[in-house]
Amino acid sequence: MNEVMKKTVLLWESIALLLVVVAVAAFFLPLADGIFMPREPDEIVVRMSIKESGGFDPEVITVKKGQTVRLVLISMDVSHGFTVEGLDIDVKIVNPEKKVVVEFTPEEEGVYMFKCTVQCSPLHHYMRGLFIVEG
Ligand SMILES: [Cu+2]
Repeated sequence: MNEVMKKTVLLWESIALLLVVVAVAAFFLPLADGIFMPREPDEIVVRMSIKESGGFDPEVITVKKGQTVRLVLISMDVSHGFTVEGLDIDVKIVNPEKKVVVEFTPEEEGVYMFKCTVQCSPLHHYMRGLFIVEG
């Protein structure tokens, strides 16, 4: 092989190697999500309203330990509050027509209770639900 051919072969080998590296990286990159790159918080919309059947939609919120969650709290009628007992989530007031967004990263697995903290109506004490942190 002369010099030109050697260089041409080397060039094509380099391109082939590069393609292999890109293919392998493209395969493994999704697995690295959350390790090398910050993940977007999981967004959960929570609607609150006066009802005999709980008053929260959803009534069960399930999140993953270590994964930041963005709670979007919306009141469908009057002012409500939102607190999760045992966790660092305590929104004093959520007024109708004005959503409140809180971000939280659960560090402990467990089942917690959340409830309304504003005396919103005679059905106020029905306003509760479960906040589950899975491992
Ligand atoms: Cu209430």
